[in-house]
Amino acid sequence: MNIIRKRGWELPESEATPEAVFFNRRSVIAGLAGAGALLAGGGFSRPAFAEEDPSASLYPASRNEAFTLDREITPEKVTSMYNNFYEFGSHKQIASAAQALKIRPWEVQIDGLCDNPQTIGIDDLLKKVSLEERLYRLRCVEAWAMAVPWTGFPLAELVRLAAPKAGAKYLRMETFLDPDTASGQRASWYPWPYVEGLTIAEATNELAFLVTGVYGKPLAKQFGAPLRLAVPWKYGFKSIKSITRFSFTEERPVSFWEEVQAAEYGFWANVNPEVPHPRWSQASEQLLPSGNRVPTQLFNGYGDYVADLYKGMEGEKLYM
Ligand SMILES: Nc1nc2c(c(=O)[nH]1)N[C@H]1C(S)=C(S)[C@@H](COP(=O)(O)O)O[C@H]1N2
Ligand SMILES: [Mo]
Repeated sequence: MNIIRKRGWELPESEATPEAVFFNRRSVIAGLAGAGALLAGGGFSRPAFAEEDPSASLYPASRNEAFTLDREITPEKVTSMYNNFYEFGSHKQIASAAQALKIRPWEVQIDGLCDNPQTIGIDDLLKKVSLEERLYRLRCVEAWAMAVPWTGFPLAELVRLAAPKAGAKYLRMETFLDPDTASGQRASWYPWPYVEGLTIAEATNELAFLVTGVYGKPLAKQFGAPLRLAVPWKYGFKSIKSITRFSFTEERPVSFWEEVQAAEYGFWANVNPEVPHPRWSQASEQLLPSGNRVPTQLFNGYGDYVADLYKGMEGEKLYM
């Protein structure tokens, strides 16, 4: 048995049980069965949820074939029951707890250095964009990986709607704050709400994707409904969930994990097999749910899209 250590400030993210235990097939399956039982016991069922979602008619969206994979899509029953969403607990079986999240009404605030600051409801935002499906790899800094069929729209579209001013250098993103709903937010040693940030060049890169759905349906809550980011060339923690606020800033935002442990989780967090995490190697990753090990790829295999963003920045800690 593994012992989950409670001192989250000491071992952020990887406080997760040891990899060896996660990827023992039997324990992954046992964990999934456990999550399934919780879901059934909690009276939650996916079809009921899908019917309730006012955006359900927008799915499935057509697939953008430009984004292909070198691996199988990870089954929904795996990705929907193995999540990092610390707002609902510092372990992977948060799917049941996350059903407490209220995703309507859901207002998104856009502010800071832009010409069109606004507060917009998620369904009004959805009317201004067109959705597409993209198959993306997802690589967690903890060295496990999945492949997920996200539905959403380019983050560049939201940036365009906001019309950033010339002085805007970064896009800061923030998750909801509601400790009554999200018991993890009562853990006062974490700097809630969850915050992430990108440069404007990163945010407007073609790959940066705002996700509203997955597996051809509206996003289930544990994935970060109703609006989360997917930046697949970076470690998973950059892909902030359940976003309520976008701010254009001149100063570089300090992200959640950077604030918790700057020596281990930096701003850039680009995937690189050659730069180990201070406590483990990043040379390979384990695919869920098989646990098969495959080599990690620079920029998680997306160098053709993003390598140019980092030209001339060799002095920066780009890979942590
Ligand atoms: N708000 C918020 N966003 C978050 C996290 C979180 O704890 N809270 N975890 C991150 C991490 S570490 C990963 S690996 C991915 C996991 O996404 P998934 O559960 O959809 O696979 O979400 C990221 N986004
Ligand atoms: Mo992660």
